[in-house]
Amino acid sequence: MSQSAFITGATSGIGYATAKVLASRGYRLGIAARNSEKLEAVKQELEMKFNSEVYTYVLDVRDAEAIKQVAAQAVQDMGVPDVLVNNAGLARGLESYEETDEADIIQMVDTNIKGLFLVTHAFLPGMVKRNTGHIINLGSTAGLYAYKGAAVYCATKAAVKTFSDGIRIDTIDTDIKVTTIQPGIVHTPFSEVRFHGDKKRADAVYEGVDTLHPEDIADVIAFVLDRPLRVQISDIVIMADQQATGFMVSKTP
Ligand code: NDP
Ligand code: 8X3
Repeated sequence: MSQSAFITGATSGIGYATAKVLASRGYRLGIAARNSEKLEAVKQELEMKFNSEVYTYVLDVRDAEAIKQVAAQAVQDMGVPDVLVNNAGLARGLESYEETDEADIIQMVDTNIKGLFLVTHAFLPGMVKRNTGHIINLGSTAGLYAYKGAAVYCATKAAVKTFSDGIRIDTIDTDIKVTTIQPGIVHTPFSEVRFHGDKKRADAVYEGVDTLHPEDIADVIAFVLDRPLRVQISDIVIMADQQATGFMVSKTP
């Protein structure tokens, strides 16, 4: 039977690109996000273009009970996934910490940390029981290099990296692999979400930068998954050519 993958945040940006690449490689997919219409549109596209088997799950990863229900349903629909891509995540705001909105802090922590931890908690026991599985966690260069106005976002991404290392240790006696992907600047709706829908401000982030494309990250994920069993890629840092660290971007190439 073909390989299966469960991807959170598969309706936009990196998650969407990853869904397309994996569908093109014959994976059966479980795709999750909050917006049901977008999920259905992605499902239809993947079915039409790649004749894929796709299951959709409306899920807010901040909801612990919903995660349990969706994971149980996904296992019923497609079996324990061979691959879990913990991609759903976001930044909110770019203010100094003392000025950061409390709701934004909570949303980042609940989505990027709690959600990712609990989605993993829901699927990992099945993987351990089967002695196989690959967990791909979306960290960020922001988790390696903090930058101004992003203390919380950067800390959530540092947590993702440390969490990945921790579960890699916990599953060392199994064939389970854990990979953290840490991209730099990727042009997606990420900045529009960060700036609460302010498109002009979001566009300015990418102006004059030959950014990464979501497909660049999806290709790396496919590469990581294609390695033979003996190879475990723990971390990948991938930046735009114009980047030196997380937020150090040259706009005069
Ligand atoms: P997008 O905003 O394009 O996509 C985010 C996806 O996550 C959407 O599908 C969104 O769907 C989903 N999502 C957001 N919140 C939730 C939630 N609470 N529950 C379930 N799904 C949710 O962002 P990117 O593709 O850019 O980002 C994807 C990941 O990559 C994030 O973890 C981000 O931190 C990370 N990253 C991004 C970089 C970049 O420069 N863009 C660089 C480094 C890392 P919906 O709103 O319908 O729920
Ligand atoms: C998203 C990339 O540099 O905007 O993680 O934080 S950055």
